[in-house]
Amino acid sequence: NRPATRLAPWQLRAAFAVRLSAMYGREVPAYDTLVDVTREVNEDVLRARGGDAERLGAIARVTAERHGAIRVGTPAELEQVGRVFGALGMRPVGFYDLREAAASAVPVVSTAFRPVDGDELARNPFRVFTSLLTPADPRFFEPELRQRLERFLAGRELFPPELLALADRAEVEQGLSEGDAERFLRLAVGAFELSSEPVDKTWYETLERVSAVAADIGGVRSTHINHLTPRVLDIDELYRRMTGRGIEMIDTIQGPPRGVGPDVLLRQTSFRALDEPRALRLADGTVAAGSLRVRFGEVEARGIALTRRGRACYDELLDRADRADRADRADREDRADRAVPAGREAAEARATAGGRDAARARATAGTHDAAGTPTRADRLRSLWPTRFPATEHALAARGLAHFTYHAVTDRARDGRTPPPDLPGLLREGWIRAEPIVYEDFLPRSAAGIFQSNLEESGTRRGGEAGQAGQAGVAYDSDWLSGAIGRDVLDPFALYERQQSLSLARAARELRLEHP
Ligand code: OOG
Ligand code: NI
Repeated sequence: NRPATRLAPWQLRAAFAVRLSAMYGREVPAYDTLVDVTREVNEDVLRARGGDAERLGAIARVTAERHGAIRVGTPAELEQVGRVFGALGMRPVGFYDLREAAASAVPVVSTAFRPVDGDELARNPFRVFTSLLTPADPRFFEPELRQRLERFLAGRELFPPELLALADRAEVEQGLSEGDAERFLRLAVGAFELSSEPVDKTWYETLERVSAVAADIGGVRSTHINHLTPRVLDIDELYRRMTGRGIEMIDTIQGPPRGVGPDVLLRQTSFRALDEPRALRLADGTVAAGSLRVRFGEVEARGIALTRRGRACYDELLDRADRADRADRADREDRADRAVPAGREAAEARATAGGRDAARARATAGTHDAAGTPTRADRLRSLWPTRFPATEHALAARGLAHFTYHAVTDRARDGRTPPPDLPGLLREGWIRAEPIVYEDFLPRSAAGIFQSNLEESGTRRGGEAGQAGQAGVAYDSDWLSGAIGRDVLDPFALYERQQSLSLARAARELRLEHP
């Protein structure tokens, strides 16, 4: 009798990610194309750039890397999601309020389940963006609809009790035997498969009038993986190659601009949601073949994690780009009816767009629209240098991005003693900075991705109702922790901790008093 093999949480996580990927490829064949093209691009980048390509993660990690997205309807369902992912060593990190996105409000609040420790992330960084419907938000749901929705949700079961029992055991015992693991993985993947049960057409359409996402969550009796996103090392190249294969991509790549310094945060794009055949139950009770369009193919490139200060700079640039966009629109409308001259912001926007950066961007990326108006990417690219330096060292020295720091033990002895400050230590080569990769999400990009995929679907835009009242539910981070029954962790605190531990160790190795 050989001793039974046990699978540790990270092995369960890696196996789950692989099986989910196989399942999603069967359900959405274009996803397999996306994964193929991603692999080709990554191999080409590795060949062209060598070790430098692995600065933000070893190629083995990047090749296996995926994030999924799921959506559930009730706090009880979310608590169960927390147990299933808890078995995989994934914890809720970050609070995202998609109801507040400017361009496209969606009635959900979200978190991301992911591993948090450096070694766990290196083994397999699988993460799942998890959204919870907000029926108590009166900006989206009338009291009567809320009631019907909550009743509907209370009557469904997303996760079989056997799955939850195995999940609880895996978490307590930090792993499962091979046999139990097999059962657990089968049930877990099955819970995220698209159901073949007919969709009640009238009910689905009722929710769709509020939001396509509300219908996707509350219009059916099960959940499903909404997209599964591979990580690519050159997302611009991937965009070109997918388009070259005749796959229709959304208009833009969301996120920070490229080529203005080290890659930071996250850039994402996707192919458009595809019609998928679904059985529909009609009002007279008969079942008809129909189709729904909810699932799409996202892909992402990851950069360095910004500090709180860096993130504030990024958010400020987004605001400025928004204002310039609005001013430009107003300006165009003004000119159209030859009315009042444009305001100061429009003048500012024109000045910025006329700058050398914008001209260069136009020449290299062709990012202006047909009318010659600068695109969002243009604006961000020209605004970028006002807040962000062009090198990793400067990002580190100015406290804008997160790094781990390592003592350079083989530094040539030149009779000097190490200076007491970080910029000095970096400059004189006493310590080396390794970027910490951003492991989280960008609600603004998420909103952009949602919106690009929901266009023409009749989704109402939020924020117009002007009713800020929340009917007793403040859907904030604390509330979400309570719903999950687990603390929603602060991503900044996680990066800070990783950074300061490395700095303390480097200081010890250099025998420094003040790191
Ligand atoms: C989640 C959208 C968020 C991302 O990459 O920002 C997301 C959803 O569509 O449910 O996955
Ligand atoms: Ni996503």
